[in-house]
Amino acid sequence: MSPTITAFKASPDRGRGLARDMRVRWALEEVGQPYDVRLLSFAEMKEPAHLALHPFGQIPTYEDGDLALFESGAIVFHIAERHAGLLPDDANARARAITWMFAALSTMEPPIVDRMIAMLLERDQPWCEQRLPLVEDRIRSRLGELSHRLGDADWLDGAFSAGDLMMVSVLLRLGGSGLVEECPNLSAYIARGEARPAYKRAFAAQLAVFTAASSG
Ligand code: GTB
Repeated sequence: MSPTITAFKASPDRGRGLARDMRVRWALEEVGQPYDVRLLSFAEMKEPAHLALHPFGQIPTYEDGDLALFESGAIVFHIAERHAGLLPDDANARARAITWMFAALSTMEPPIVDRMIAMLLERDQPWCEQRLPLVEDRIRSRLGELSHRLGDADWLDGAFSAGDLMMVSVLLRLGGSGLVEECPNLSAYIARGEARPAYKRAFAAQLAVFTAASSG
């Protein structure tokens, strides 16, 4: 039996790969694990059947046999633990790759999410014009620090790992902001992630949901 994940039936980003099922799809593609997708409307995400899987009524979730998970970070970590290809064998290198997953989710992603919220939900607030530059400066600092650490390496710590998968996924949420372009090595880093065949397959699969919905 293949695992089943959940994703938006109608993603607000029109299939641009910004919703968090994308990172789970990418991880599954990297390890060569086929998967099924259950598409949900916003209303269905708040119904008891889905709330039993996800206490916050969100996507993505992951079901495999009697295991049900939520939180994209936990799901990607689980996939990386169960299959070869996303975490190094060496114990210390493995711990460092996991550290980069946490860094992506708990250091880089929060200000990036703050910016998305400011842009999408707080635009008409009188204080938004003052707040947005502050949020962007916080992101800029983090990007500068990350850029410094990456230097001219291809990936954050040796070979591509779940840490890079998560970091690239998070940075992609800055698309169109112009912030990443201030650090050319980070632009190249993201492009390397997007060039991976597994990324392309995952992107095509989530885009196909949008394409099918808009042509039907
Ligand atoms: N911490 C959780 C995780 O990492 O899994 C966060 C999950 C989450 O935020 N899920 C969002 C969701 O289900 C979708 S990804 N939202 C519906 C709800 O809360 O009712 C966030 C997201 C949504 C849309 C875009 N977009 O259109 O660009 C991008 C990202």
